[in-house]
Formats: sequence, structure tokens, C-alpha cells
Amino acid sequence: MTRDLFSDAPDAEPPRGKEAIGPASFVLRGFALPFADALLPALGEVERRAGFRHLVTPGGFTMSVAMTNCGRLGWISDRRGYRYGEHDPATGAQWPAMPAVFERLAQAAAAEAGFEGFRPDACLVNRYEPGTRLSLHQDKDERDYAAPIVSVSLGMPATFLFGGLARSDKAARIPLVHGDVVVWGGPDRLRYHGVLPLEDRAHALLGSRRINLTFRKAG
Ligand code: MD3
Ligand code: FE
Repeated sequence: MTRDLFSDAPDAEPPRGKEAIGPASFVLRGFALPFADALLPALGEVERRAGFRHLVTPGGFTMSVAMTNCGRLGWISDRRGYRYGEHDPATGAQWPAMPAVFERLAQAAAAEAGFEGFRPDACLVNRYEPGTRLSLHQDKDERDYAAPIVSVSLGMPATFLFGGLARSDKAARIPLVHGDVVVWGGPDRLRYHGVLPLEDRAHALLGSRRINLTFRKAG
């Protein structure tokens, strides 16, 4: 029987542990699982106040990922460009506050990866359904590239693409499942990345959906 490097548990249990995927990036397997019971109701409250929507890119394409935001700043895209702002353009209201459990999880994960004192002011919430994909891109709309980005995967599994600093660099494929957390920092912060089209592999709690929480220091 095979055993992984990080646990003595039988193979049915997902491994816990820290995998380096770049000079300053780590996958924390299962790190969000102890938080999941509190995360899901908090997510429901965010969604009730700021519903998921499909944004249009400056080039006129509708994104297949549906998204919303919480925290002081929210990321949006429209024909005028990409930017962060304090208000939801759908309602004119401020974005919902970042739930305390979101902030605690993001801060704990960042610290686990060596980034002490991470205080995100933006949380993008992405929703994937079967067939949804995110093509290779860089995240360049934040003011401070010194802060890490923390990403939390919930629901259906996905294959994350982790490329280099040029779009043409070969991308590694990293499987992410419910409860995995990834922390990206330092020289990895501007690497191209994306998500392959999702297969329909329904999750026990979330059904045929994947939710990704992405915490940033945007302002
Ligand atoms: C790596 N989201 O929202 S996770 C995004 O799974 C985004 O929903 C993906 O890419 C998702 O922009 C990937 C997070 C992620 C975010 C920013 C990064 C990974 C990153 C910046 C640099 C390198
Ligand atoms: Fe991104």
C-alpha cells in the first residue's frame, strides 16, 4: 500500500501537509477543512447581499466564471477595464464585510506559508460549474505585489494551471480539492495561471459547483 510523505492515515483520507509549488508558493492540503462548517453559512450571507454575476471583459467576452466579492474592496471588470472599487455596481451598495472566519482562515494560511500579518482587504469569490474555465492570466490590478494571495478551494475538484512570467511558459497542472488552500507570494505573484474546464464530479456539500475564495491586499 502506498503512503504519502505527510501522514500515516489510510489512503482514503486526503493528505495534510505543505507542498512547495514555487519559490514562494505552497499548497496547504486540507487547511480549510476545520473552517468549512463556518465558511459555508458565511458564504451564503455574502451571496445573499451581493449575488454571483458573470462579468464582461474589456474585450467584450462574458466570463464563464460567476463572481462576487466581500471586504472593503471588490474586483470588477466591464468594457472600461478591470479595477477594484468599494461599491457593487449591481446595487450601488458597499460590498458585504469580510466574514470574520474568512479573515481568520486567510491570515492563518498566510502565516503557515511564512507571510505573517497578512490583512486582506478584498476577497473575490469565484463560482465554477461543469465546463467553466479560467484562461491563463496574470493578476496585476492590486497596488501591493509584496502581499501574498491566499486561495481557498471548496466543492468540486479542479486542475489549476501554474505557468511562468511569460504567457508561453509551460504550465504545471496542480489538482485542487475541497479544503485545499494555496498561498502565492514573492516572485510567484505575477506568474500566469488559470483553471482547466471543470468536470462534473458533484461534491457532497456543494453539489456540481466549485467555489474559490481569493484573498488579496488590493488597496
Ligand atoms: C497565482 N482564480 O481569481 S486561485 C483569480 O481558482 C484566479 O478561481 C483561480 O486566478 C481560481 O484571479 C485561481 C488563485 C490565484 C490568484 C492569484 C494568483 C492564483 C494566483 C496570482 C499569481 C499566481
Ligand atoms: Fe488570477
